[in-house]
Amino acid sequence: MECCNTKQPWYKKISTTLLGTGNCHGEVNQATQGLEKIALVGSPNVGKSVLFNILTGAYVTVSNYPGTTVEVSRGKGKIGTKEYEIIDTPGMYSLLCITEEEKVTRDLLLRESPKAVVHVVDAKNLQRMLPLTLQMIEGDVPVILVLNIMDEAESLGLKIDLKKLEAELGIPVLSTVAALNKGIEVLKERIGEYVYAA
Ligand SMILES: Nc1nc2c(ncn2[C@@H]2O[C@H](COP(=O)(O)OP(=O)(O)O)[C@@H](O)[C@H]2O)c(=O)[nH]1
Ligand SMILES: [Mg+2]
Repeated sequence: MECCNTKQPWYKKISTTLLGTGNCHGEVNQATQGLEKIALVGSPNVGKSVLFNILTGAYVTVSNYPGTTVEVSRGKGKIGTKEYEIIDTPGMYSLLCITEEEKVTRDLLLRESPKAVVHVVDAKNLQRMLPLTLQMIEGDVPVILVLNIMDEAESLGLKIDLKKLEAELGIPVLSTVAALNKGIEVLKERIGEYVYAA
């Protein structure tokens, strides 16, 4: 990229690239600096970015994760009375990384220790997506499971017992239809309770 060739001091390039204080261009989202973090994770096409847009307002920044060409979006969102940095992470199927996107998301979870990690899944494909939830529970990641695209699951006649799933997994489980703005208030409440109780 053109601006990477500008005369930036070597120590700044190294610190922003290695320590993750911004991208290789030294950009930091000033609006969210110092805020506790909430990350949205999950496979591609499950509605993470739609949820991200609902949860965040202005001041969204999209930048390359340090040392990579993988983009991460960050924005400020209010949950209850508190403001958080909301992070829209690259698509991930498993914590046992294979793709660069998955490595970035795993690295981000390890380095940035979000207060809550919202695992967004397609309610139609719950079975295929639950292994990542289990991996995160095993890894002590503070995970909340969100069954999105519930409208399509229901029209296929799928019935999912959220309370039972919640009891089995031992984590908050809820459903949303992000595209129609449904379930968002409950999502915010559950995130707020979860972070508060941590
Ligand atoms: N029917 C339906 N479509 C949705 C819902 N949420 C998101 N989508 C659609 O799913 C597609 C992928 O969404 P996106 O947020 O880009 O997924 P991401 O790859 O996880 O970030 C888009 O076309 C959305 O409009 C939902 O609750 N119901
Ligand atoms: Mg997306």
